[in-house]
Amino acid sequence: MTDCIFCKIINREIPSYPVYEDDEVYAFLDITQTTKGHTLVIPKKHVTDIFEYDEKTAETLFAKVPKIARGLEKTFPEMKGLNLINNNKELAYQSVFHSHIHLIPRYSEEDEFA
Ligand code: DGP
Repeated sequence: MTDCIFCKIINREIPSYPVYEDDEVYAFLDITQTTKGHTLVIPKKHVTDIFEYDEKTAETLFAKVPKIARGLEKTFPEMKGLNLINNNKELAYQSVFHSHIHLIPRYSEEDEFA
């Protein structure tokens, strides 16, 4: 989709810090870094939100999340927990309309939580 900021990130028209990539999935650091290592996992195929996934794209995307989570755990061994968040539609705080899963590492109870 030409006007989608995450499609532009996938196509390297907008820079990002890559965390993981394969033919179907891209993971990169969230610009806000709610906590250190805050990562977004997205399908390369443009999917607006959870209601729009076909089964194969959903399977491919969600199957990669544990591997990416383990990568974060390895990179940040001080990590004590991890929140997965997926916002769908404006009312539910979705602000970028290319579906994404937030991986938010937790280091202590005092972490600011989005
Ligand atoms: P949500 O509110 O769930 O739709 O989250 C969208 C996230 O996308 C938000 O945490 C900030 C992040 N974001 C928005 N624009 C950019 C960008 O240009 N680069 C990166 N790395 N992240 C972005």
